[in-house]
Amino acid sequence: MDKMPVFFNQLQLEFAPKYEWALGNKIKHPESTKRAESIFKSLSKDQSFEIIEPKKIPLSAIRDVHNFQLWTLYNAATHLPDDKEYYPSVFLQRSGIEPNPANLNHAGYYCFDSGTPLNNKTLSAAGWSAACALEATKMVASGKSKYAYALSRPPGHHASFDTYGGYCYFNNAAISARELKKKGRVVILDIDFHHGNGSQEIFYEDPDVLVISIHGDPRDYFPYLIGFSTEVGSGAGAGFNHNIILPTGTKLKAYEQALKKHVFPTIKAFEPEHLIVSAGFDTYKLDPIGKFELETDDYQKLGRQIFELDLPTVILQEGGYHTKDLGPNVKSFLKGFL
Ligand code: OKP
Ligand code: ZN
Repeated sequence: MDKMPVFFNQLQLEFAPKYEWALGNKIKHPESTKRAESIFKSLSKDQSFEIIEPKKIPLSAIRDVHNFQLWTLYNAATHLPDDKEYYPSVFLQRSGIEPNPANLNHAGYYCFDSGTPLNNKTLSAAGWSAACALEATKMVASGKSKYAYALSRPPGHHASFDTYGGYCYFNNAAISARELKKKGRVVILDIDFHHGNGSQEIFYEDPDVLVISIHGDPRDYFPYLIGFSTEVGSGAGAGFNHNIILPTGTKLKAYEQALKKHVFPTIKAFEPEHLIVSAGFDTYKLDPIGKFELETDDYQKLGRQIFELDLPTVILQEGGYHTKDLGPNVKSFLKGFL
């Protein structure tokens, strides 16, 4: 193919979370606007990419995946004053009392991680992030382009039906998969360093969406209590969820082995119509959060191998926190498809 479409809206940059509580320390928020700026810079100065602004996402596409109470909660945060960041600090989720999503004091009912603040720009940025995913999906589903990339930021793979966390508010991969499901079987391949718990949960009983996540050991890394290899799906979806745990320090060779031995045969046997890649780059050797050791050139090799599956593919941005090298890493990966 000649040019890869890239979906992005500058309004995604208006959301700038300030802090995160990480293991008792207040740190600068890793999911900064610099991430998207780094990617935008790398892709916009290269002729192989065409940057397109997405159309606004219809609320029905969010409702197809999420309890609408999540939207209501984010909407309540649009009334916060500028500069105010809301962090839930009460998480009583099992009281049996119905929460009121228009009341920010109840945010803890929906939130599973204190690193994911709400402010008056959260809804807009998360909505545009999802819009990028949906427009990239439509471009691939229509056959106009075999591949498309959504510069989705904030990311999505940790957000579930009615919970948010891990810097994620709407599950972009799930929104994409719901759209592609209209045309047949779909695979979500999650190569972020962290387990894609939201994507797993949303399709756990769904035999038409195969979810495969390759990640660091959840006993040691976020989201800690989910993402084990024993989680294989349930009901009609039994057998259609795969968690592949790789050790701390994993390099290209071992990563490729996992793809070749487990991931690609599983995908081929499923005979999907479409592929979604939840592409996180916190597997990078200098990433401040992820603890694998992939290098910039490795991403092109991985991209090429995924390209060789010969499936119409939607590539969605997830994590990646080494802001300077994130753009080059994303570009390297996408070059594997060109
Ligand atoms: C998001 B993604 C405690 C620290 C938790 C969250 C890491 C989220 C990673 N608040 N850190 O998968 O790249
Ligand atoms: Zn991650």
